[in-house]
Amino acid sequence: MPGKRLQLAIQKSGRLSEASIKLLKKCDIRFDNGLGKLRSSAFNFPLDILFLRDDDIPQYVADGVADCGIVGENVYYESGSELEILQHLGFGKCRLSLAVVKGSRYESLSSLTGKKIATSYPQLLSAFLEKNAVEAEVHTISGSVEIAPSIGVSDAICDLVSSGNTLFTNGLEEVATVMESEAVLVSRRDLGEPLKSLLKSLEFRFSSVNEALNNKYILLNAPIEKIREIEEILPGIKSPTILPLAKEGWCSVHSVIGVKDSWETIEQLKSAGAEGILVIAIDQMVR
Ligand code: PRT
Ligand code: ZN
Repeated sequence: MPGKRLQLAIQKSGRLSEASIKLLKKCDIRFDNGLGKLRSSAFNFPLDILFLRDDDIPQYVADGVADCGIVGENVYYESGSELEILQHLGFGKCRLSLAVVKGSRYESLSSLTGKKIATSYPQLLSAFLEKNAVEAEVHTISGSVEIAPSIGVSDAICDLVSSGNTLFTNGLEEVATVMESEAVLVSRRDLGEPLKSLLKSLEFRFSSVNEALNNKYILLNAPIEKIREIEEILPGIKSPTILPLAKEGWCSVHSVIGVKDSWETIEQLKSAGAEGILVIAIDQMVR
């Protein structure tokens, strides 16, 4: 059906909002995300963006109000909605963890038997306790879970942790991980055309941008007799590009390196005789 637009739900205001908007902008999708907007239409891609509370996103996608969404895995799995996870997006990383009052007796998960655990994730916690055959009381609260033990509401908590500062400042100690989480792109399974193709294009853009973020473009000069050694350090996508330099006996090598260990790679290249090394950010990368 010509003119049909894909509806993407993202968090309106919170920890995933900025990174979701940044990802769309890096994909060259232009839209107005002015304050207070509930929906925005992209100018240069058949996409409408719906700004919602993160907890509502799985249900809205399941109900067909949106076709796809960006949400934390924690929220998606807690919702119990039957959607498809299309892509892990590499931001919003955290873990859902169990924590007890520092210094309290804890040896293993079975130490939680008969205890009261406060959480905003009752489904995920209950499933975890059941899987580990621990009988504990799950007490659902919607916010400020970390203060529950100090005000006598619970013995332990199950909440999201990233740096661990919140647990530390509330005198709590992390004892077990229930799940690791990051932002994911989810969609309904039954999308028809042309929405399916539009979603494929969006996915392609997301993965090209994420791939680019994980890699850098590298250029260097090297004496010809060192090229074999340098090639081994720089596998590139297929193989490095090697071009002769005007200076006799030298060439220029172009390739792609992973961000994760780029400094180690640069040091190895330098020791192998490389000079004039330039490392440049990549906007999009398609393998
Ligand atoms: O208003 P709305 O309902 O949309 O937002 P919200 O307040 O429910 O969610 P928000 O914006 O806090 O988080 C959105 C998503 O970000 C979560 O569902 C996770 O997928 C992801 N995320 C990543 C986190 C954290 N890191 C995180 N640290 N969500 C929450 N926290 C909180 C945590 O609950 C605890 O209070 O941060 C505190 C712990 O952080 P540290 O760094 O002190 O350990
Ligand atoms: Zn929420």
